[in-house]
Amino acid sequence: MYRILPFISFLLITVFGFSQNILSDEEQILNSENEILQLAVQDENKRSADYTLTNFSNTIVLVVDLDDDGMEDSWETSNGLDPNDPKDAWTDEDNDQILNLFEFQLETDPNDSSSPSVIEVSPSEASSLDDLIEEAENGIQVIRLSTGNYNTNVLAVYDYNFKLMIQGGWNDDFSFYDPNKYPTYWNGADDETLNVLVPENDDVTNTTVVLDGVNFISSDNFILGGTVGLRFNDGYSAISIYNCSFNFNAHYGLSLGHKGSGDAAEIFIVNTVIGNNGVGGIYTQVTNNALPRWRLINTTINNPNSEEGGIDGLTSTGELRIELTNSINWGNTDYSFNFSTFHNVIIPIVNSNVDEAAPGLDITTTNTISDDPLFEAPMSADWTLTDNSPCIDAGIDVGLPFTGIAPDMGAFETIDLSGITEKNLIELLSISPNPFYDNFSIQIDEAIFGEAEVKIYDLLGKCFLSEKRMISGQFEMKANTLPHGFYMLSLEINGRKYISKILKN
Ligand SMILES: [Ca+2]
Ligand SMILES: [Ca+2]
Ligand SMILES: [Ca+2]
Ligand SMILES: [Ca+2]
Repeated sequence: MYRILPFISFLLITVFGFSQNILSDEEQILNSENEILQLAVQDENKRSADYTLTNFSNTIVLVVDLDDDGMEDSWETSNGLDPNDPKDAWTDEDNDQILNLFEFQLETDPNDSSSPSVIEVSPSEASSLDDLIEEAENGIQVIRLSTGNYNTNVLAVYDYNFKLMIQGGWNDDFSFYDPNKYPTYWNGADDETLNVLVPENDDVTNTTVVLDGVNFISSDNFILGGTVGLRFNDGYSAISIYNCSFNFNAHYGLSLGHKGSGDAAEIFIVNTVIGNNGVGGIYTQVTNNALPRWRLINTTINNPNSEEGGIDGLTSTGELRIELTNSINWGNTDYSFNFSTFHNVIIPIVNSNVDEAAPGLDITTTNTISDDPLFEAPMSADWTLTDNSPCIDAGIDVGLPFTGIAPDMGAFETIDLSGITEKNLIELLSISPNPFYDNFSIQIDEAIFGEAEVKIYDLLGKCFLSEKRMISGQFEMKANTLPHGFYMLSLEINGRKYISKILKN
């Protein structure tokens, strides 16, 4: 896909007096008169798109992103990634726990683990966050938060061209990232507003905010209607919200305000839960010809005791695209898409579970269901899927880790542990050390001695080791060639499978 951005520093086309020779043979400008620019563009697969822009100010740039993974072709090529493979957005070449998409958005090096540099903050230092975040105004700021509670406010970031990433989910000494195991909570101090605010100014901007592994929870405060409010006034903003939750807040979980002429915010919301908020899931306003594009991937929105719906708001001009893939927007008090007054809201839904939307919206569906997703215990903040959920293995492979034959819908991937109980794991099998560096040993209870098939596979299901051996007692596994990361260790003995998660450091 191509996107057209109002953005000044990489001038490819000047609207008034543009130079057409920057376009390839397959791209043509159809009409550039009367402050209307029409572009017809076609990619190498002959997919084509027409754009008509009106009332733009001075410059636009045509950015080519053929595989539509959010990373420009030229950046992918110069960094060794594949401009025809959208899945590489979700890998981490240099193992710095900053996915390639976020490295692109931050303009850092995806092949250098020392780029970007990061600032580590612990809960006792939470009061420093406001100042640290403001330093993003001077460039790139990546802040890591270890597990714990951060009851503090961030009042505003006012400026343009800033690049900010806040990444929770780290253990106390910042050696491991696992947002499930080391949760980071942020709920805003009393009587103040938690507010990570994209600039309010009239200049063209190029702004990045990445929120990763942070749980914005149980806040009574709100900005722009949401516990976290992001407002986009002009220019291009790249926003990623990944491995986050916005749960049990008094107002909306998240608010996205698109207020500016030519605002072309690209927003990824991935592996994120927006649940049990008091007013609704996401609130938005789109005005003044803004053109935001949201992509919700493996995200769960479920607010059964709210006043409003899953995604709620009003749009008056411009166009709002809300693309759902592998996601659940179900069981909210009001409509899943609760726009009562709207203008050009386009909602393509792919392999997702969505119940009734407000009438009149432009919704297209592919492999979409509207059944009860059978959450485990949503009132206790557990949106994992129960065994009979229709959402299991009902998604499509977008490059994020999954188990089974296909990804699940929603924010939580189920792991098939049929026949396995915690008791089995704890009493019959022990692995040490775990995490491990080069080797680890497996201690097997006498009750299950026998011929075993041992497999190590990653969370995508790729098998790294498979061997059969007779086991009795303790045996060593050599795993020094495995890349760092989480794996599943599977032992099949006498027709029963014992599975355990292991971590290579
Ligand atoms: Ca790309
Ligand atoms: Ca790619
Ligand atoms: Ca990286
Ligand atoms: Ca890097």
